[in-house]
Amino acid sequence: MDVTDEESVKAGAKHIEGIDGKLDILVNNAGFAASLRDPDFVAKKYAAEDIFEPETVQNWVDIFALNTIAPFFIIRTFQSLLLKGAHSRPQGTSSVINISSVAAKMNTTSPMITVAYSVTKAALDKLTLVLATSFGGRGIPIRVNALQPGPFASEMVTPEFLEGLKTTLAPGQVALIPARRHGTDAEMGTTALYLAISDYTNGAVLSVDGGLSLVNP
Ligand SMILES: *[C@@H]1O[C@H](CO)[C@@H](O)[C@H](O)[C@H]1NC(C)=O
Ligand SMILES: CC(=O)N[C@H]1CO[C@H](CO)[C@@H](O)[C@@H]1O
Repeated sequence: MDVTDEESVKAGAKHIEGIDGKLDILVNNAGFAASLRDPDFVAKKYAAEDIFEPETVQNWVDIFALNTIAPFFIIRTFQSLLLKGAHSRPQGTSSVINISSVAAKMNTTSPMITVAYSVTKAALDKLTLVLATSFGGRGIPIRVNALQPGPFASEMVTPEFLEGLKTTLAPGQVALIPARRHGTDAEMGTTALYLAISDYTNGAVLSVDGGLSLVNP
């Protein structure tokens, strides 16, 4: 589904209701870090000295819509299916996992992304805690946690960037990542699985970043 389109999200929920009648795990993963409209955004960012260039209001609106606003309304739309998922197991809970980013913790910026990126992810972490508190406080068995990945292979980063982590400081970094490598699919998978199955883990915001944020403010 297109997570920024309410009708598409409703159709997605209807589809899941039709095939399974419940939902156990909801992962809010769709997101982006640069610009949807300007293919030269990153090149311009590298060339700019000024943190305000080439930022546009439209780009901030686009990225907030996808990275922060969509997860809130998706959780709303899937809430009743998540409840049915929780109630399908004795003492069970269902699990929402918001894929945040280690950028949410860091105060440095990178020319590879818009300044808005870390701001949307910090807001997503807050949303995670606000929803976890609200559900928890009302006895609703839906847990909400956030996972903050550091560098992992994805469409957001190039293979050269991932390879360079071992030996080269990326723009904006002050120290090499302690792990000297990017994370693996298995490391991402086991973390997501942990958040999904641990009925006792709620409101956690978990960094899996090879120590990147320990040495880069
Ligand atoms: C960013 O700044 C805040 C406030 O000083 C600090 O608590 C936080 O640790 C900083 N982030 C990192 C990754 O050092
Ligand atoms: C590997 C992975 O899950 N990457 C996703 C991380 O989150 C961003 C949005 O912040 C997505 O664009 C990536 O696909």
